[in-house]
Amino acid sequence: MTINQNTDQVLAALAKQTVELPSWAFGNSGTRFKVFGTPGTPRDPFEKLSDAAQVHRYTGITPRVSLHIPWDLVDDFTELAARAAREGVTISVINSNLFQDDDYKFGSLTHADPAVRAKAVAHHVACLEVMRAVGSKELKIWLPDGTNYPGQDSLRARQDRLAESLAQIYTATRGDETILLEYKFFEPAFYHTDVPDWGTSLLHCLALGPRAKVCLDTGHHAPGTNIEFIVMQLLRQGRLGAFDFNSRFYADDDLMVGAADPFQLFRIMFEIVSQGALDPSSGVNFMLDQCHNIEPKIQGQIRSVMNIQEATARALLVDLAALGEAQREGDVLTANGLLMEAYSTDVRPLLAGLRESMGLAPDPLAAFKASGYEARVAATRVGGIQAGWGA
Ligand code: PSV
Ligand code: MN
Repeated sequence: MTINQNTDQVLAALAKQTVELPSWAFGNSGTRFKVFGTPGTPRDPFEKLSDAAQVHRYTGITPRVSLHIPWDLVDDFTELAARAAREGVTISVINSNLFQDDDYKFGSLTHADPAVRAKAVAHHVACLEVMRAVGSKELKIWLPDGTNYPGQDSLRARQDRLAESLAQIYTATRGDETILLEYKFFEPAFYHTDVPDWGTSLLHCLALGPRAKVCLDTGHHAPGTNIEFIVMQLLRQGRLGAFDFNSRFYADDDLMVGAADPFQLFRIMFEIVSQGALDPSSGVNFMLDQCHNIEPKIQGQIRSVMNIQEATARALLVDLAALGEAQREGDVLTANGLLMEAYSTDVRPLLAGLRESMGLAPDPLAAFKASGYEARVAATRVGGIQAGWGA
């Protein structure tokens, strides 16, 4: 079995790859049972950006940070953007929040009461203002709306109300701004959710217009779902806007991407690579959406970025010419073997070389640990309230 021998091409593709970090990964998080505190956890969005910048300093490929509103609300967003710039990162996707307000108990953008829907739409208009203040071009919407019991509400009426609310948000966007519509098949609602799957998200995006795209969160699928097929189909339609990478063993675990199923991550990255969607010009935003409940948070983010890089490097090593030939000839075992050959290759030396060529330490985790940053922030970030889920 062969692998792609064009190392220069592989390295050039890897050098252009970027991953966006979620601000909330740096705050304390947990399950509904317990949120554990960690010394040095940021106390405000400014400190979250400083931690995110550490990940970029050691991996070299995470120059952007997503914010969640209202968790990351500050008095002066120009100041926050300036802090990001000083730290060497930029503020990127703005996430709205429709899941922590009493008014949204029975829904937000789908609520039967027009006043609640108007409030939810207005929240997105406020998010657009944040975007303009920080220079962001993407608004991400995850809709927690749904019902717990059959008959609780009209499935059809909720879709119609959703379409109308989304259209109002889309109308408020400018020509260079994109809406990312995320889907999730359960939770917090358990009988049905109003955007449960990629098909529903895509239908709404198609109705809205070309600047509405689907966000695929890898944790938001039923066990056994062929996620790479969804990736392929959305790319085929030009509507794959972004990933929320993480991994799951059971539900929406939000664990480190590649921890639960590195082979699935490889298969996803192979669809990306083989359709040319790794290149930044494809417009696909590769983001993390994770929580580090028990592991050190900055290290958890660094490890996740390394996992994505390793999966990408392996995907780039697939011998596409040989694969095409095997597929045309119906040579099943060779075709499958070519994928497995690339997947089985140890790409860590290649990535260490890439980092050295970028002026970085070959082992980002070791270099970060040796820097003493964790001990420094644990000693200096005293007093105040640590940022966490919901703040
Ligand atoms: C929902 O589970 C979700 O994946 C959405 O992206 C939210 O905004 C995010 O998690 C919060 O972590
Ligand atoms: Mn998500």
